[in-house]
Amino acid sequence: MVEPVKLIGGFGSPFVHRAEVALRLKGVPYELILEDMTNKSELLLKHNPVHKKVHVLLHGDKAVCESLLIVEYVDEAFDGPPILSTDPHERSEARFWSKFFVGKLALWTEEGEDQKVFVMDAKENLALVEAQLSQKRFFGGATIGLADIAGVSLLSRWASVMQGVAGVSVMTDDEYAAIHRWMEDYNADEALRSACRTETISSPTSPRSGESASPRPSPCYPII
Ligand SMILES: N[C@@H](CCC(=O)N[C@@H](CS)C(=O)NCC(=O)O)C(=O)O
Repeated sequence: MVEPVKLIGGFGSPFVHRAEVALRLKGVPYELILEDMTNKSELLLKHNPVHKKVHVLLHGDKAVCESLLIVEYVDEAFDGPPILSTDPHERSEARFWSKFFVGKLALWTEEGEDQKVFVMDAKENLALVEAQLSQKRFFGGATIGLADIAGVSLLSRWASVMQGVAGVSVMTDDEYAAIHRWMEDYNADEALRSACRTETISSPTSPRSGESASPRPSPCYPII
């Protein structure tokens, strides 16, 4: 029996983007349950009692939390093109760079002196990423892998929002040519554009008026 796959997520999250990309690369149909973050559902609190955050992947009665762990789980649990290499060193490299993005390029800072230091650090870190990508299409080579998912979800999807909110300019269109080319190649990937997704709006108690609790088909554009 095929166990249903559900993703508890929210709009605009770089973390939810990661799980959606992994499912799409593998060609796994899934139901996206949109969580109201101002009124978290019992479903979310039951399956992520530690962090109480989206997203959570439900595969049958099993729950997986934390975006990068979800990507690795999806890679191992489902057939389809590999997201991580079978080579141990290449796997460790992919994990190294995915952690680098999380630790070094999460784009948020308060105003003031700290912000100046942050911008300098971010630019240095972007230069390291630029050097990595100057000779290859994606981090792992020819196809999208773990480090690409971790990086583009932050830089392409989230950075412009955060730069706007924080009022800092870390990456303009004229800088980091390899990074821009990398993000374009990633966003143009055919597998990311096709998926079988349904959506539900999650409600802690009963469906809100005018909303149905049953999944509805979604054309899947864009990935949230
Ligand atoms: N480390 C987590 C971070 C998840 C996360 O921060 N999720 C945010 C949404 S973007 C959230 O659920 N925030 C709600 C809260 O903090 O209460 C992951 O990679 O999945």
